[in-house]
Amino acid sequence: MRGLVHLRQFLTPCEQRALVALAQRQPLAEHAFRRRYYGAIVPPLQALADRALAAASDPLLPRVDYTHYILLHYLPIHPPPEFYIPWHCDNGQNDGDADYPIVSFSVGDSCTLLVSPSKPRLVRGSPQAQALPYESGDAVIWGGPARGLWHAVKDVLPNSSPLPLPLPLVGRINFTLRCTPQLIGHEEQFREIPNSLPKRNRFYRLQ
Ligand SMILES: O=C(O)CCC(=O)C(=O)O
Repeated sequence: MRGLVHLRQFLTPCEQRALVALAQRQPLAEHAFRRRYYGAIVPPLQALADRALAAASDPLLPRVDYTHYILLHYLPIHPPPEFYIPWHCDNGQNDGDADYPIVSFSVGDSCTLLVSPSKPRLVRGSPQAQALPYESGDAVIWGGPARGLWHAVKDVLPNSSPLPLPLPLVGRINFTLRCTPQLIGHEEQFREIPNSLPKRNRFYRLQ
């Protein structure tokens, strides 16, 4: 898919540990098996994004001055939910402006990131989508024509992390970087997922 890049084993173990330490310092909002934080960008994340975009080396994915990041913590549960994040695209107010690329870093347990250029259709019960095995240290970038990528997180595999994540972060953490200059100073408002999302920004079940 044009504008979608998966960089495997992009982060060194030392960088992964630094992301865990950053996550440990944030007050994550509780949301069942998925916890969330929305905050102003910090220089180490911008530096990692600069490196990832340079490594992607794709004119569709230019360097961006990010303003914010979303941190998600997934706790694998048993029995596993159908999705750890249901199908959606990043088109909400805090999801980033224009078609600037979203840069995503994952640390901890492996998962499957399902992606589709448009809202996937179910064929014999399965979504027509590409499955990316998303592992600790990987980066995924989507921008330009893939900026409206539909995606969902499935199958966070318990105890698959190559490095032990400390309590309460056991499981998987994911950082996505966003460019939303108009929200600088309004981070508190976006700390939690609103109970009702506008139609264009809902999580979807496929039919
Ligand atoms: O955890 C992930 O890899 C995906 C996160 C996500 O879908 C999002 O932040 O919009």
